[in-house]
Formats: sequence, C-alpha cells, structure tokens
Amino acid sequence: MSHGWGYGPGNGPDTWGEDFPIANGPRQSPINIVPKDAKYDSTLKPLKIKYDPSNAKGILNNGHSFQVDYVDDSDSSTLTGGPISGTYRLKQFHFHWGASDDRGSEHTINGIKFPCELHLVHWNTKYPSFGDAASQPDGLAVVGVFLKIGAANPRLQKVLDALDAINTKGKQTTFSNFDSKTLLPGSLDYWTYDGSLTTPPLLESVTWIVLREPISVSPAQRSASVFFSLRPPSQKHRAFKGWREEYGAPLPK
Ligand code: SG7
Ligand code: ZN
Repeated sequence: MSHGWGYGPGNGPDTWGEDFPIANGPRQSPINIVPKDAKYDSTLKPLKIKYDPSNAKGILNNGHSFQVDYVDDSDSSTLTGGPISGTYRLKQFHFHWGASDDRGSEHTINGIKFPCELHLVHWNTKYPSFGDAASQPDGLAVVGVFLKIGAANPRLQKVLDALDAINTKGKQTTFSNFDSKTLLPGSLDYWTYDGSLTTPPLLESVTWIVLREPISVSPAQRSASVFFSLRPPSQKHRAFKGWREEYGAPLPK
C-alpha cells in the first residue's frame, strides 16, 4: 500500500491494516449499532451544543471527503454533556457519501446503511490542541448524523453550493457564518461507544455519539455531492465485523 490509503480496490479499508496495525485494535470504528442490544444508561446526560456561526472558516476538499473547518482558539463552539466530561471544541464537520443511495454511511443500524453520514469533530480542551488530543483515549468526540433521502434540506444547501468551487483534492474556499447546529435533527437522542477515527491513522481516540434521528436530503441535493466522487464505497471490510454493546440515552420504542 505504498501509494497511500484510499477507498479503491487496491488501497481500501481491507488494506489499511498494513500501514496502520491499529486497524485490528480493540476499539475500532465504525460499528453496526443494534438498538435492542444497547443498554439504557441513566448516568448519561443530554448533549449540550453551543455553536457560534461566526467560527466557520473554510471548506476544503481533503481528497477523501469535504470538510468545513472552524476557528477553534476559544470556547465559543463547544460540545459538553452527553457521555463526555469537560469541554470539547468544534474543529470541523465532514460527510461520508456512498456511490448509490443504498450505502454511504459508516455506522449502520441493524445492518441498515444510510446514503450519507455527517460527522462533527470536537477535541477535548484538557489537551493543548486538536493534534495533541487526536491520539488520547478521551481526546475526540464525534457526533454522527445519518442522512436519508427525502425532502430537500434547505440547511444543507449552503454547503452543497460550495462544492463546485472545491471539485479537486486540495482545493479550498472561504466558508463563513454557518450555524452547524441547523444540520442536527430535532431529537438529540443518541447511542454512544468508545471508538476510533474511521480513516487512517485510525487512532482509538473517539467517543462516538451517533444520533438516532436522521436528517433528510433530496435526490437532487444528493446528486450535487455525487459528482464529487469522493465518496467511500462500501465499508464492509471493517465496519460490520462485530457487534458491540452500546450505551444509549432513552430512545422511544
Ligand atoms: C475525513 O475523516 C476527514 C479527516 C478526518 C477523518 O477523512 O475529515 O479530517 C482531516 C483533518 O483530514 O480525520 C483526524 C480527523 O478528523 C476521520 O474522521 S472521522 O473518524 O470522524 N470519520
Ligand atoms: Zn468521518
């Protein structure tokens, strides 16, 4: 795998372990979430999310995904509560799209894949920087949101409109005044487990918080991102290897 990791036939998830042995580690993500096996944990708190739209800085095509980056030099955009202790700052959000509507998400629910999964990445401010936090067991907290095909989602449009400007790897453009809280669903019910980054270096530093309620994206909006061809193909190799116990906040039946 000397040419670097990716999602193609020769450098996809099943090969990542060659350069990143942690791929076979004990807390690798993503996982298949089985709601009926999740244990209700009364000590889990509600999520508290405070995002300052003026912290949005730019949108970047990193070659694997596109991400919206935030200024993170103060506690103005933070995640607290839920399963985490202390304060985590928003660093960026990004999406994982599939090549077709029946795949794309990294996590699955009862084996079901969604066409897309949004990840909001936060780092623990008990460490000096994102880079330092990224290798610590309690360094990162990522909120995962599934996207389903349905009604057009006006809150996503500004992100999708920016994609034309970043259609090749390494391109970036300014992206300002965006409230990422508007991307979240109405309910903040979640499943949580201790996991990892889902791309190399696969560091086992992520407290995953996967929201139960998906948000919607219309077929037309979906195609705006598909031309982009940054979507991971199926994540079958590692994603659904095993089952793991999750701990959930109260979820309606
Ligand atoms: C995406 O997913 C990028 C990465 C991210 C990775 O490929 O957004 O971000 C950067 C800065 O390259 O890696 C360290 C990090 O955030 C994995 O993130 S994820 O586990 O939330 N999917
Ligand atoms: Zn991700």
